[in-house]
Amino acid sequence: MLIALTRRISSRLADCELTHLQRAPIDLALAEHQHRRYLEVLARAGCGVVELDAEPDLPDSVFVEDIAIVLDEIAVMTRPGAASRRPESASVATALKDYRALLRIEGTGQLDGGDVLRIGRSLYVGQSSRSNAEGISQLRDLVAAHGFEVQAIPIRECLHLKSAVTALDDETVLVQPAWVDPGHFDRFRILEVDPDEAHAANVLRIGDQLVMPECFPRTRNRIRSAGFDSHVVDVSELQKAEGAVTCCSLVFESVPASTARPA
Ligand code: CIR
Repeated sequence: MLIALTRRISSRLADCELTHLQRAPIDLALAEHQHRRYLEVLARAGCGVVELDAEPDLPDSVFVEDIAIVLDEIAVMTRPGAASRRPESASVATALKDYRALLRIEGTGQLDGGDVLRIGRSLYVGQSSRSNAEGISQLRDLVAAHGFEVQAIPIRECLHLKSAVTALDDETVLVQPAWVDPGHFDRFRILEVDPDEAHAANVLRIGDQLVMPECFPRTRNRIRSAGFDSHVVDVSELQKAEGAVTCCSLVFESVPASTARPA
C-alpha cells in the first residue's frame, strides 16, 4: 500500500520563505480548501493519506517533501537549506520511523527534498540555493550501500531541481529547459513544458498516475499527446508560497521499519 505523508497548512503560511517570487497575498481559507482537494486526489490515486498536525509557528511546514527522502529501505532526513525550516524535521522523523530506518544529513550539509529526483536507482540532485555540495556528498555516501547513485545537476533561476524537471515514468522526463540543461537527461525521452507555462514541470508521480496543477492546460495537453493522463488540482495559493504538487507529500510504499532495515 502507498502512504502519502502530508501536513495541514500553517496559519502563518503567508510568512513563508520566498526565493524567486514576489510576495503576494495568500487567501488562507482558499489554500486550506485547495489542500483538502489535493489530499482527495492523492486518495483517488491510491494513497492512504496520513496527515500530520499543523505546526502553526512553521510557515512552510505544509511542504513536507523537503524534509525527507524516502527510499525503499531507508529514509534520509534532510537538513533544509532555509534555517527557518529545520524545526519541521522532528515531527516528520517521528512519523517516518514507523516505516523506515532513518539516516540524516548533518553538520554543514544542506539538502532540500525538492532537489532530489529519483528515477530507478538514480538520484538526481539539484545544486540549488538550498542544497550544497556537502549535503549532496553526504547523501551520496548514505545511499551508496542501498544501491543508489547520486548525480549532481546544476539548475538556474528556480528554487529546486523538481521545479525544473520531474519524471513521468522511468523512461520519460518533463523539463523546463530555461532552468535545467535537458542534456543531463538525454538517456530519457524528454518532453518540454509549454513555453507559456514556466512552472509546469513539477508533476507528482504516484505509481503510474500523475498529478499536476490545473493552471497548466497546455503542458497537460502536451503530455497527454505523449500518452500520459493526469489528475489536476488547483494549487494557486500554495504556488504563491513557491510550492506546487510534489512538495506537499512524501509518497512511499508502506513497509514496516522492522523489515526495511539498512544494509
Ligand atoms: C520554501 O521556500 O522553502 C517554501 N516557501 C516552498 C517550498 C516548496 N518545496 C518544494 O517545492 N519542494
